[in-house]
Order: sequence, then structure tokens, then C-alpha cells
Amino acid sequence: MKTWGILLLLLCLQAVTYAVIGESQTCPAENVGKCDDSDWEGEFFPGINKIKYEGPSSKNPLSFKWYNAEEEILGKKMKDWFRFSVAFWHTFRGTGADPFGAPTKYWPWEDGTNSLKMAKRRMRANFEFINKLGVDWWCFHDRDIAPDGETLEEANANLDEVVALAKELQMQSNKKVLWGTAQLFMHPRYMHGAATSSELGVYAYAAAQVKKALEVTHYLGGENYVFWGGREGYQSLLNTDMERELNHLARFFEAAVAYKKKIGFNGTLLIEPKPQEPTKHQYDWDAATTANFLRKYGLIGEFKLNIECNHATLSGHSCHHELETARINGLLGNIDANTGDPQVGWDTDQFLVDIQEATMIMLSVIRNGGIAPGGFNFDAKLRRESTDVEDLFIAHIIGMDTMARGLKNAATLIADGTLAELVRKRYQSFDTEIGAQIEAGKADFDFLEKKAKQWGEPKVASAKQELAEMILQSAL
Ligand code: XLS
Ligand code: NI
Ligand code: NI
Repeated sequence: MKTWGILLLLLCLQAVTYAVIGESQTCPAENVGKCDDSDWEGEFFPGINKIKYEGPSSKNPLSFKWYNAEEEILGKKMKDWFRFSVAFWHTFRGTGADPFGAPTKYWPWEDGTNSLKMAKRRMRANFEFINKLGVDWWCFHDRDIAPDGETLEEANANLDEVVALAKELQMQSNKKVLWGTAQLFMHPRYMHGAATSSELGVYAYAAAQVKKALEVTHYLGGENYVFWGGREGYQSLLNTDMERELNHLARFFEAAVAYKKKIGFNGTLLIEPKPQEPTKHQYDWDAATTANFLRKYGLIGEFKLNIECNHATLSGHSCHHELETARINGLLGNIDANTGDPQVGWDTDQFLVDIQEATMIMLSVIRNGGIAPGGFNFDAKLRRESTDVEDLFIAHIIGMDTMARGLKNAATLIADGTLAELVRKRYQSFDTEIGAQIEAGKADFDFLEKKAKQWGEPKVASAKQELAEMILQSAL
């Protein structure tokens, strides 16, 4: 009763706020005139220069303390280890709105509309942003960068117009698309899912949308294409034919592979696991579930995985676990670099600032020999309460600095070798003739029983977990 009362109050408050603020984003006083000027093409971030590396002692928030793009670590430049990318949907479409509150961010270039003119201006802002930040890549959904249409034809025409500008800006700046994707979760038609919708027409519409998104990603020279099945799952098994939905999903992916080949798109197709949210249960639950799905349907050679750290923890794993699962299955394709909050149970999409977590992530990436043609996409957003334009830069800078520290620490650990030696020692009983026989699949149960009787009770050594933790800390 009490909870309902509070909820009702919050909903009323929200309604009032919307009514007061109206269509939310307006042009701030100091920019009036500028915002409605259709020719206004920036500068969007006046007063912010190109972000430079100033070293760990710098107190300048608009500088890198650890990320030094050209510095070589383990034979590769930092920028090539990471291939950092800005996520258009968070950085340029994130408003700070949440289920209880109206938008909090009013970027000076926004005019409060979702017009084509606005879409183009935002695209210019994106390029100025990545240029100043010194990031070479960006990622997008079709519907973030261009307004939807009344019809598929209209939506495609809108997309073409914005993509043409993006192509021009890419050529001027030498920036590239890390991955593109189709937004198959926002529109009400996708309420039952896209490829797993119970409605045939929705399946077809989703196919048409992915077809177009693959084309534009290819046109923009994208190196990957992502499938995140936000609504490919269920709310109740009572009304769901799970087997049929999974079969449909596999057919959808097969058709995407065929179309990719047809248009000569050589980018990697990536599936991004997530256990739930917005559905109660999402089919691409985690890396292992997705790998099993790909194997069952004979798609394993055609896809890799895009591991998102916040999704990893939502599925009850660490990011390191998901990366290792992907890596040992030959499926590590890309990282959506973000993190959750240990006290909050949803996808908070925060910038990753935990140095220990970053170190573990980089251990996986180094073991994988890097991550190209994938990269590190900042699928992360400012907190609702962070509302200054410079916060957009600061958030990405700390995200990049944290990963750089992770890389340096992981390189230190590898050069030091103590941790690897601890692990090697744990398994050394298998570095024997009989161990080799077992690992080669040449030891049957009769043989092993004979050995067990001959050897008697085995001696079992300590796992040395605290020592391993001590070694890790010495590198941070
Ligand atoms: C949502 C996902 C989404 C994908 C792209 O949780 O992380 O942002 O990365 O559709
Ligand atoms: Ni993501
Ligand atoms: Ni996410």
C-alpha cells in the first residue's frame, strides 16, 4: 500500500515535470538564435582543445594521465590495442531521462526536435567530439543517427541522408565505424521481439531493417556489425514457443550471413550477450549460452561475440569470465567497455573506472593477441546528474585512462611472470608422460584405475589464491 502510494506520487511528479518542461530539450539562453540557425555547423565544443597526454601528475581534467596513444606496450601502440570507439546513442542521444524523471541534459546544439536537420547537426558534433578526444572509431544504431519514418522507405531515405554526411565527415577526418547495428527494440512493433516475434510481419520488418543497416555499415567502411537482441527473449514461458522462437532467430542470422556475403561486406558479425532487460529472459544470456546456440545451428564460424562488462555481471559472471569464455572458444570479437554498480541490479552503463577490473580485462585481450578488427566501444553514459558539456569529455578520458592503466598493469604482470609461474605449477602433475596421455585422450578408465591403485591416495597442493591476489596487487 505504502509502496503504491510512493510510486503513484513519483509518477505524478514525472507527469508534472514533463508538462512543465514540455518537449524537454530547448536551446539555452546564451545560444538562442544559434540553435535555430540551420547553417550552424559548430564549433560545438568551443574552449575545448584536442585532448593531449600530460602524464600522471597532470591536474588538468581535460588531459590524458595514462592513455598515450603512440606509446608502445608489448610491441603494439596503445591506440592499436584499444581501437576506442564512441557510442553515438549514449554520447549524442542520451538525455539523462530515467523511468522517474525527465531529461536533465540540454546540449547547446540540440533544438528539441528529432528532425533531419538536427540529426545532421548532431553528426557534425559527433565528429568534432571524436576528433578532439583523439578516438578513431564510432558506433551507431540506425535510429540514433537518423529519424524513423512513417514507412520503411521514408526511414531508409532519412538514414541515407545522414549517412551521406557521415561518409563525408569520415573522409575529412580519417575516422571509421567500428560497428553499426539496427535498433530493433524501441518501436512498439517490436514488443514481442524482432526475429523472435510471434508476428510474421515483424520478422520481415526486422529483416528489412537489418538489411539496410548492413548496407550502410558496409558503405561507411564498418569493420563489424552487432546483433544485440534486446527483446529476443520472453516474459513468460506459458505463452511462448521457445523452440520455435530460437529456430526463427537462427534462420534470421543465417539470412544475415547470406546477405553480408551477397553485398561483399567483410566485417565481423557479432552477437552481444545479455541475460535480461528489457525482457525477463534474453536468449543470448551469456557467452557460453550464445556459443552453444551458434554451434547447434552451424553458425559458429560466422559470428563472434561482443562482450559487454555490465551484461557480464548481470548474468552473474565477471567481465573477465565472459572474455575468457569467448576467448577459449575463439569468439572474442569486441568489448563494450562499461561497468555496472555493485549496489544496483540493472544495466547502469557506467564508464569503467576500476583499475583491477581493467587489468583483468587486458589480461584476456593480451592473451587473445589483441582484439582487432574489434575494439573497445564506450557503451557507457554520463550519470543523470552530470550535465556539463565537458563531462562528456571527462567521462571518456577516465574510461580511456583506466583501460590504459589496465594494459600497463597486465603487461607488468606478464613481464614479471610470477603469476603465470604460479598457474603453471598448479598443473605440473599433468606435465608428465601420463598427464600427456590423458590430455591426448589416450587414457581409458581401466588404465586410470590401475594407476590410482598403484599410486594410492594422491597428495593435493594448495591453490595459493591469496598469493595470486598479492601478485596481482603488486602490479596495480
Ligand atoms: C544494451 C546494449 C546495446 C547494444 C547495442 O544493453 O548494450 O546498447 O550494445 O544495441
Ligand atoms: Ni552494448
Ligand atoms: Ni548494455
